[in-house]
Amino acid sequence: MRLSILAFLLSSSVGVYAEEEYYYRADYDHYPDQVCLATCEGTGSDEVCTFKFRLNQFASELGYYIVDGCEGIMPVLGMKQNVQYRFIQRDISNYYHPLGFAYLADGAHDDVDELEPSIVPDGSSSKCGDDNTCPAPMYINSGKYLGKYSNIDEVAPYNGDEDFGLDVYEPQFFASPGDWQEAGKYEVALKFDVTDFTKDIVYFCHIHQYMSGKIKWVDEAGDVLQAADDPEIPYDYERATAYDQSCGTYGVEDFKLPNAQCPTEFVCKEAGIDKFAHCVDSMNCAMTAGMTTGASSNSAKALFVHQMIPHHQNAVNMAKALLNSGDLVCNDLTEETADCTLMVVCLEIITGQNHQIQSMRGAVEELGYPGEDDCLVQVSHVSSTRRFSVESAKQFKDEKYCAQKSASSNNLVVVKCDGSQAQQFKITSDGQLKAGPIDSKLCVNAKGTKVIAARCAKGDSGTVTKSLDGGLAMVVDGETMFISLNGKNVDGEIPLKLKKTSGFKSQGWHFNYIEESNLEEEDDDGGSDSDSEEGEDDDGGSDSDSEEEGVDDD
Ligand SMILES: [Cu+2]
Repeated sequence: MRLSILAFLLSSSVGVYAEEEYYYRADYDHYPDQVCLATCEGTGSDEVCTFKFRLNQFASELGYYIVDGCEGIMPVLGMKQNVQYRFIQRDISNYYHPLGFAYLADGAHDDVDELEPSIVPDGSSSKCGDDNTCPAPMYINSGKYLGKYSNIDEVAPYNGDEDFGLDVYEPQFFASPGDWQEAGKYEVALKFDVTDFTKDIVYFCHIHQYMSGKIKWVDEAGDVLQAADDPEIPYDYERATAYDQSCGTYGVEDFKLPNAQCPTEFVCKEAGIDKFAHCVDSMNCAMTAGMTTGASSNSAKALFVHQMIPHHQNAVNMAKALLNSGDLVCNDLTEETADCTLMVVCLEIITGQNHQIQSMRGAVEELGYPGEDDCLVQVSHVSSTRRFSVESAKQFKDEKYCAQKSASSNNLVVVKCDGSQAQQFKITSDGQLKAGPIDSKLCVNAKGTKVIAARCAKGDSGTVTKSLDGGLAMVVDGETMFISLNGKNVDGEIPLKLKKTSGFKSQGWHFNYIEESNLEEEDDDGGSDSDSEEGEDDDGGSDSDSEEEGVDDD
């Protein structure tokens, strides 16, 4: 989607809550064919290689791991066998995401083998399982090893044991963010010392499923021992759209207002925080649409889950969007400033509620109910009755200019705002902008690059979307175009034109809603007025457009 190229620039925001200043870059892509090597120091048995882990919270619903020096999300890591590695998890973005290592994607989430002292790598002739000395991660907090097993003498004396520290390490990630940050410096040591095994292994999050990345074995020169992807990660990585990236959210792209399933707005008056407010509008619409569900399972448990998941998703999106806004400044989560308090709340919501979403999905699956039971409920009675003027953000000689049909043609133009019905619009249940007096059957549409008022018809190109920056976008032949001021003031009219440019700073639009009380009494009829000429999406027994004709302004 083109809508937010400008806003996209904001996605390389500074991770202000990171341990060190860090740019999230445009780390939303995944590069399956790039093998990223660690930073190594020392030689021979003294060699220690390091991968520094963080999370891009905004890359997907759950966020994805990123690794310093590696491109993209969930990078494929190249590891040498028989060499010590450290996976550093000090950055606060690792909160709630303790690393695990497994032979197949998702480890225990999917009931497959993890790297554990008692588990012999598949196909290896090693007898390491007999004395609990098989390759396994060793979990460390602030330099203190948390387990008993060891195959790295520099961390702890060699020892066969089933305890490799995970049972201490993982629970600490459930602490509050401030306590977690204060508790120490988390890292995992791993030396894979079984050398008759060349299949890929996997790093993954021990709390959240679907966050598995590949580790391939490489030789001294950094060349892979096994080119084939075996085993495969059995799912594709999600990718936040440009719009979601600009908001910091996931999955709200399709719920930009206006949307027939949502009211015309959630944030009623924007002032200076338009972009964040637009994001809130979209995510609230996603929740509103998501929280209209069926009850086909005939189960209170299923209904609870189907309703609670979109509810939780919205909490996560709101928290992510606030983090993404850059408005919170907190360098130490244990400080009791308002910003730090809110940052802790955001981090807890994102990680905890995402975890609960996965638990709830698992529960309905176990109960044999479908994961979703969505139904479409049109809120058209809300979106169809409210009328508004479309005012250009750009003023001329301090005069406000509003859109309306030209006096002399079908072209849409702006003229001085006068509050007349000619300058009133409403959004139809199809997402079109209906232009002009209450009995008008004209909708804003495109003719080439001209913006015209043409007879409303379903399924044409006239779907109008308010973009993040307050621009008005229309999709014409698959391309997003922006309604823009064009040319000179001729006889008090300035024509409009569709442009591809994203310079909508000067092309923003305000919807000035007209109070219901200023409209005609008949219009306040409980929302049953009809948008569609066919009346097919009506709720029955309602008045039609033609019946509105009797209504006129004072
Ligand atoms: Cu996680």
